Amino acid sequence: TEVAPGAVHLPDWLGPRRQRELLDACRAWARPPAGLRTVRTPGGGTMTARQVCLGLHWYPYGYASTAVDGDGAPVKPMPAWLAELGRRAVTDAYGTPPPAVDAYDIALVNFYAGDSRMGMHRDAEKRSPAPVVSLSLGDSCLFRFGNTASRGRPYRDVELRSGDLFVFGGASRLAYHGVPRVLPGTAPPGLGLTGRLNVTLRVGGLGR
Ligand code: MD5
Ligand code: FE
Repeated sequence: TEVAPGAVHLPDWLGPRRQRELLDACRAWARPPAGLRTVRTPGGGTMTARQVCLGLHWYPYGYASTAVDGDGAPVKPMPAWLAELGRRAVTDAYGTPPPAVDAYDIALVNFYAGDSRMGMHRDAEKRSPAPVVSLSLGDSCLFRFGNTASRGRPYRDVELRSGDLFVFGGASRLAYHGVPRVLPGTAPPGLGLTGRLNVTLRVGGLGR
């Protein structure tokens, strides 16, 4: 379904086996060194979703980025299979391969506990106009898809479930969005995940 120009939601894009494989990979990436971290906000608070990055250390506030994590360890590399998954996601969402020649080379994994949220924000880094690919695992969430002008209305609330793909390209690449809440207890029983996990794939053009 095209939720807005360039914003395409493909429910249940990952089957149970692929979900399990991605979850296992996320658990390995979450382990130190350069594992799961709590992100500090400029106001002195902390984000409630914890994060781990592949390919590039990603500090969402100000978009500072280095190849070394906060603990001094090198960020884990982006695996080729995950870059390929990003390419396939865009191809399936738009019916045509991504226009960008650059490969997906950054992944940001967000771990949401039952009470985690993500406030309305824009992913305004200017590195690449390539679509952002989002994959959800575990508990469903309420995802708020807004507009490019402000955090407020108009917005649409969409339920994202385990296995769903969302691709944000074109005009929607710079729209405000957030996760007002997770819906505890909604994960597929067989997956073995309490809470929600979201993997975003991004093109940083790191090889240039
Ligand atoms: C999440 N993550 O569910 C979301 C999925 C983040 C983040 O927001 O920054 O890590 S990605 C949603 C997204 C990305 C780029 C553009 C738009 C949405 N959008 O225009 O709505 O943890
Ligand atoms: Fe975002």
